Amino acid sequence: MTILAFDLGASSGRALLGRLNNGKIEVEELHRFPNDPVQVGDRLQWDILRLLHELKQSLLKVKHREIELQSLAIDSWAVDFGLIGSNGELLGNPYHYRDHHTDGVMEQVAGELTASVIFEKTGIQFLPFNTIYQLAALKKADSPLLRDAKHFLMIPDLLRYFLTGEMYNEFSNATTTQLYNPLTESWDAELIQAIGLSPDLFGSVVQPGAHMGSLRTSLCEELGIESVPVYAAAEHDTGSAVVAVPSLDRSFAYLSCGTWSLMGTEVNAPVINELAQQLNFTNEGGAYGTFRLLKNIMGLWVLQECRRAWERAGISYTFPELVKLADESEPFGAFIDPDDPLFLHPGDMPARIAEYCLRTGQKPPESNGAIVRCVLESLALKYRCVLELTEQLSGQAFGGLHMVGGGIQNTLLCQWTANAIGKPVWAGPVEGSAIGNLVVQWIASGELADIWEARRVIRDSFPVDTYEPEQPGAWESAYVAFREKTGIA
Ligand code: LFR
Repeated sequence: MTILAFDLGASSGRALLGRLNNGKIEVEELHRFPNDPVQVGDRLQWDILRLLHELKQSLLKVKHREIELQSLAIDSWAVDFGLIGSNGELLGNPYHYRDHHTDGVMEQVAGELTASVIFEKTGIQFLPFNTIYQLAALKKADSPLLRDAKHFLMIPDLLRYFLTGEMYNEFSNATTTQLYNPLTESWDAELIQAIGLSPDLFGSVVQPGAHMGSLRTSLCEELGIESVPVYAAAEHDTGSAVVAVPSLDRSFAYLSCGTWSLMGTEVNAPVINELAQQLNFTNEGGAYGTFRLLKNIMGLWVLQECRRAWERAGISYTFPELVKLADESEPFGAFIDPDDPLFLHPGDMPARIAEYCLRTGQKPPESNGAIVRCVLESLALKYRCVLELTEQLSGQAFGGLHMVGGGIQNTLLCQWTANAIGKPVWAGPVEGSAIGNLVVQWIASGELADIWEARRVIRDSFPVDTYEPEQPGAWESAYVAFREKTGIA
């Protein structure tokens, strides 16, 4: 029997088929498509209907190949949402979390409500694009969207609604809004009212693995297909990626590596205390009562944006070419803090890196290879900082780091990460989020017992590459220099 995972990232989406045979998972990429946001005037928006179109294309491919589907589920990036009007239709296109309409809003809202009240209620890190600040920005701008809105749906909720006709808010994504209270296990009405909205906008919250109905009749008629049961996965892609970490040890550190780098550990209850707030760690909800105590690190986004900037200037590089350029450049020429706000929004990243270097008294990298080297080394060194903080906050010591996600195809980054942290890196699987999505469906249908059996099966099914640390002396000195130049304590 075959199942289907839709895994939507901030730059591309894919539909993966999964089969479970004799205790091994086989995955097959059925369909891959770009997910390009569209700038309309001042607003950066998601092309949500194109994504729905691509989901339908995937279902047509299933039909043409005469595959009998047992179920499907969706996961995507977090925080973004659509609003549904009284007629059940989507009001406007969802805004991209990198849009500028939230500029300054987090500072304002956190100032008014106080950051500690928000953190005590939600356990969620302060990121300027959290849903709470996006909604507050719409409210402050007196957006007509909010006046007409009857239902709030996050991206996978919305696509699932398009597919099934039923509206639910899935838990792992709901926690990323910074409006959900994991202690009361419900939307936080006080926070919602404090930003001027009605708690009625927010619907019932369902857990990963819940049965969410099936493909609606009109869709089946349109595509000429049979209906299929739809499950909720851990619909936040990072939640699904962490489900897929092939650890056999219950205490483990992970890095989900893609456009973002998400680093932390899995805990059974949110860690909400002063230190967690001060270090700006988050407690995102996961599958089966787990929480992700982690920190967002800007990740390969900076490199992706450099590549786009060079492309606009007429120079095209593949990622392997960029990695080769970095490898051939001089080590440790300049350092950036990848999480500096300068790097959050789309734009001319090479110029911003130069600006950052000048601001911090460093000579900007002079070639494209040197820029790429600076980005990748700085990322690896930032990983060491965040791993140390994860150990401090969780009171655990980790013997190595699990890396999952598309970013592990960058073997240089994996090796440099091992060098920077002075511990082994275990890299795999690449399709972390999609595999996490698949196993939650198998647990729901009873084919896998629980998350620990799933992790063992993932371990048996996909290669894990080990990177042992090298050049300890050089990386230790680089770490000192990195912290000095970036001012990271
Ligand atoms: C990764 C991710 C992160 C979230 C960011 C924005 O794809 O989901 O976990 O902080 O995207 O939604």
